[in-house]
Amino acid sequence: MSFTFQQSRRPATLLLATAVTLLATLSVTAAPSAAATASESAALQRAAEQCGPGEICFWERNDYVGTPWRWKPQNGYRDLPPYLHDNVGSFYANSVGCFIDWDPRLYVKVALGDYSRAYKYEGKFGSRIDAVRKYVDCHA
Ligand SMILES: [Ca+2]
Repeated sequence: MSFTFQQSRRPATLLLATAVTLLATLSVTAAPSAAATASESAALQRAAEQCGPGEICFWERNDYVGTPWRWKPQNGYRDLPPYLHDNVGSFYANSVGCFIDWDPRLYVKVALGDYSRAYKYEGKFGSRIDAVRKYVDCHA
């Protein structure tokens, strides 16, 4: 009787131990992405605090660090200042707009709320951008 009891207990104990191990593994795996999300939301909050209503803001550095260069649709066409040519580390858009690379020519439409905290990373458009203009003029 006692033997039968032990036999039926053992699998349950093993199952519990397996479940605890699995949970521990899951929480360790989840930790880095939770930290990345907190870091990203802190960076986005920094961008939102620096970029006014109706503006698109450009930073030379990633993660919206430093003082942004600002553009509004009423500014019309603008060449980016020399330090930002092919060199936008991050941007945040409180307006629609159009990013332009002149050579080879490419127009990129920007929607309200678009952003990138690492806009040059892996050949993204921050490594090509030369100018900005109105969304409605986003064509050759
Ligand atoms: Ca370019």
